[in-house]
Amino acid sequence: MALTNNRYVTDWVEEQIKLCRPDRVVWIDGSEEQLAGIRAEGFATGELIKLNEQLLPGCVYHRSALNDVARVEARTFICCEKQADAGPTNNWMDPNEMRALLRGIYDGCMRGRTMYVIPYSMGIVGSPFAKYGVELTDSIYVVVSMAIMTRVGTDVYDAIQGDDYIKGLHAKADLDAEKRYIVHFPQDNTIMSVNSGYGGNVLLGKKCFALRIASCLGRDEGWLAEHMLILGVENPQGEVRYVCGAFPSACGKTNLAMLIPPEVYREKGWKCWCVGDDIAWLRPGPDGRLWAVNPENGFFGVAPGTSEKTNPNALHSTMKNSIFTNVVLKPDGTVWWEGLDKNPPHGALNWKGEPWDPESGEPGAHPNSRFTAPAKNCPCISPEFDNPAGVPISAIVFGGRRAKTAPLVYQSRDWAHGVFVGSIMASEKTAAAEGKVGETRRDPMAMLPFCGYHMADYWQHWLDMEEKITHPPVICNVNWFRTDDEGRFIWPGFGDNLRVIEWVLKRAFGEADAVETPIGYVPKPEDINLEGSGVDEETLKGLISVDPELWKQEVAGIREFYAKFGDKLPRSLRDELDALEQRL
Ligand code: GTP
Ligand code: SPV
Ligand code: MN
Repeated sequence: MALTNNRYVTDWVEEQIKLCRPDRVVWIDGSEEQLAGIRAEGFATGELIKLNEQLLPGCVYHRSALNDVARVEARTFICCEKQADAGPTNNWMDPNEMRALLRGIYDGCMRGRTMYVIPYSMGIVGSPFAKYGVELTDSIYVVVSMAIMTRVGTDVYDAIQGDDYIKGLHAKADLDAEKRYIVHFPQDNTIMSVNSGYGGNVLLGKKCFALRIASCLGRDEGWLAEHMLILGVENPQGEVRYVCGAFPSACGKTNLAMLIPPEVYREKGWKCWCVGDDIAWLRPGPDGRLWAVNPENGFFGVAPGTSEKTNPNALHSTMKNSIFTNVVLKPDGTVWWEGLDKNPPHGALNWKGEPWDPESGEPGAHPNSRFTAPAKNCPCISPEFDNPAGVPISAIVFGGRRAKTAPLVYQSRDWAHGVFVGSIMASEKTAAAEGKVGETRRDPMAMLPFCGYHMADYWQHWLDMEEKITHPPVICNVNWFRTDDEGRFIWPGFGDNLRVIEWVLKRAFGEADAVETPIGYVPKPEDINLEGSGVDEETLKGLISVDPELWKQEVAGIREFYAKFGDKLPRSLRDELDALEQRL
């Protein structure tokens, strides 16, 4: 029985039923009773495995297909009307052609299966900034994941006005990688995903909606949908300042978002609060500041490397009502992954479901294995998490994995230069997407795989925002990943990153000095608090040093990258690049 009378919803669902032909349709109402029943069904089919009820209450385990463990950028499409509007960094196909192709793949693909109808909200239901979606899926894993990652419930139907919602159709089909498609139709507010059952390919509220589609909505409505964490930093005076951070996938957003201050900071009364770990919707407020909300309701975090030492808040978030995907399954019904501790389990199953010998040298968990945890489980979740107005942003940090070149931190000269700094971001590729790991690629604003329209228009949109924000945040670039000659990270990272964020926030309030370099402002070494960090001032000087020779090479790389955008490249970005070259 349909749970809404909205014909824009019911007619569309009917159409998809005719196309996919499921045996059964279940309308999700968001209640715990219904979800418990669906989990039980997942246990029966093997799609889910129940974990140890004493040690991990309400938690489940899931394994995705061996060929289906990360986002597939090569098979992700933006199908706007004109190819020119998708730009050189997106795959494009004519929307009608794509629809015809997809129809062939979806045709009858849910025979013998159940279709679930999930009403969900990105943001707080009924709040002025919330956006709504309905996802159809034949995956129990998707249903239980969406119930954590978004706000699911029938109240969403009451909030949807007419056809103002994002339509999402997901089918696992045969999990055939050759016929896997993740497709966005920004002009129809529609997302179609087929032949995958993994993460960002199928949890359509996340990258597909909250970034690719929402970036288009933001362009049209005057706001920004960004791949950013949101962190509140409370100083000893009790004042909380907020920073957003855009890092590419698996480059430290979740870790920074849940940061625990170093002991010397904690003793003085510093606290950190997590508002979001992956996505921020940023709008100019009536006060001329930029305000951020996290449209999600949970964390889909990288498991490997998450430990009591690196990120206890994330670990504690996963201790109940969470999902673990592609990690090691222990005989006692608990889980393990590389970096959790130094005791790899014996008698366990690896992410493929095979008996795993920790001495084999093969990792037990997939490098892109993940946990899915409710935000409210997080010990440091911000009291503002549910505030529909969001939080005012004082600083934006861009960053990536750079072994050399990028210093620990530098501040842009002004907004336009800050947009330039975001546009030239580069990072070594990680396991979060298919492809070669370690290769450096340009990933502007960490949005390369997530911008739903022409990247150059997106930069122009960023530039245009300056007019709407009379009190703009400072924009900095950070790099936790500089390495020494042996390839070891020089900066301790994790909690110690607060030392850098403190300087960034002081800059935002005019409380710290800086040194001008050709690329922007870097800290005076004495202005970074190194007490208890194990880093000496000489090392810090190295970390914030700017090598003009490396940067000249960088300029050449940027020129090559910018050339892709031809005439569309905003004038002021070209000017910024010329000015940088001059200064060097
Ligand atoms: P997505 O969820 O894919 O968007 O990734 P993310 O940006 O949230 O990255 P996450 O915080 O999960 O970190 C990814 C990996 O980087 C993990 O293995 C972390 O342990 C590691 N990492 C995070 N922060 C730091 C840091 O400050 N220094 C070092 N050396 N490693 C870090
Ligand atoms: C990312 O790759 O940036 C993720 C994981 O957060 S996924 O949801 O699969 O996109
Ligand atoms: Mn993350």
